[in-house]
Amino acid sequence: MIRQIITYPDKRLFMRSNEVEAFDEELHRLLDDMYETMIAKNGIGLAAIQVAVPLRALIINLPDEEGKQHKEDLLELINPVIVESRGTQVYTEGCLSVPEYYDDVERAEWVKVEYQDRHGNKKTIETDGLLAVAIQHEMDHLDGHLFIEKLPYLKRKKFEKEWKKKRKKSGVKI
Ligand code: QAP
Ligand code: CO
Repeated sequence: MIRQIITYPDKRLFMRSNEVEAFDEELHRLLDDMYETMIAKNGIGLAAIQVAVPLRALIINLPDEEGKQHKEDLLELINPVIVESRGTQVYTEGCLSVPEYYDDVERAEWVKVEYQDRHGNKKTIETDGLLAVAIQHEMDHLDGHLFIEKLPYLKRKKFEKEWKKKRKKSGVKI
């Protein structure tokens, strides 16, 4: 089932999500719905809070060289923790909860992450490049942070200006 994605400035996006304790059918249904929703909205990553569920769960499905997403490559991270990181990289990020805005964000180049899979089994992943960016972006959602909060002052102002212009155009508050 495709769920509704909540968008900026919804206050729920700024709240900390809770640890997953039950690796049950309800969690599996949530993860399956998140996947369906992410694909339907042309996303490559999604955190549970984006579908209004405050749990520490995220999914990532990066496209291949041809831009195709394969479900076999789907990553599901439950209760993830970054235990090591190094270097820096800059990537132009977007977010389904901040539609139609993209900007450069600096993050670690390499990360080591401990997490659980949908059955509660403990796993570790070491990765760099785009997957490291995606993991850090989605993990920020679990702590109530959006990529726009990482922008320098003037770029944040640019975002606010564009957002207000867009809101006015769409006819809110008239
Ligand atoms: C997070 O982002 C991410 O504005 C996932 O109109 C960002 O899936 C991972 C999207 C950067 C790695 C690098 C955004 C779709 C999707 C939009 C997304 C839009 C339609 C964003
Ligand atoms: Co996002």
